[in-house]
Amino acid sequence: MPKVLEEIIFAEKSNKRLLAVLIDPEKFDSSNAQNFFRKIPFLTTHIFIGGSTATPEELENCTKAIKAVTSLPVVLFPGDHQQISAKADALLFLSLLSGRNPDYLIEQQVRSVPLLRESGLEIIPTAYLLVDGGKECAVQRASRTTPLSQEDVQLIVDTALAGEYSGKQLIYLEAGSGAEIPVGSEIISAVKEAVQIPVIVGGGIRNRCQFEAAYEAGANMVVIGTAFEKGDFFL
Ligand code: 1GP
Repeated sequence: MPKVLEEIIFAEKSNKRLLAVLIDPEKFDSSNAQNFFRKIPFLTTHIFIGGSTATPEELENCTKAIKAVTSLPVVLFPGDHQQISAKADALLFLSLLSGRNPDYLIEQQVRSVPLLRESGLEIIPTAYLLVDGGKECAVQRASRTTPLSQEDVQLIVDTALAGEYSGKQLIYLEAGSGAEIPVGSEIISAVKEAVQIPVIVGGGIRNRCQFEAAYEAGANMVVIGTAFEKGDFFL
């Protein structure tokens, strides 16, 4: 089994909490990479790189700068089919299952193949579910899809299970970058109880209480972008 996914599954089995720091290549100052990496929490286990509108050049330069200063696994979290760098270790092959836009269900995926095929990246099939984080987010704008209501826990669970039944290896519950309301504990618990695969939770987590709550509810990995990007290393 491939390495990054294998480690995530191993961590789940051994109840180890995973923390991914998300870096948006559009906002990241590559010349300051070393300094940024000195400040990230020691609990960090993964680096995610991606953004809704980053260019391939921005992504490539950012990935290169990050690989030069860290030995943590670097995982691409692409906003579109061009956000691929062979310098990373793995890529979340996302299907936006909460939406009904064929572009983000299959079109972007097909268009990514020419680059991916040559990349040598570990490709991790991931069910990506956008839930309402209380304000319109970049994923919503870029994908032109509607997030799932946090009120409809059953629909979120059914969507996650449809992802698992389709062969996805991870579930990513996303409230959107900078969300006002992170994914609720009730949702995380219900999804975690229903699926057999690891659950990633991100969007709007900006304090220790929200961070702990996500793990307590059953998240295997928490993703934090905006807070750290603003220099608030609250952990
Ligand atoms: C967004 O889940 C990530 O895709 C992280 O969200 O930027 O709000 O931490 P934040």
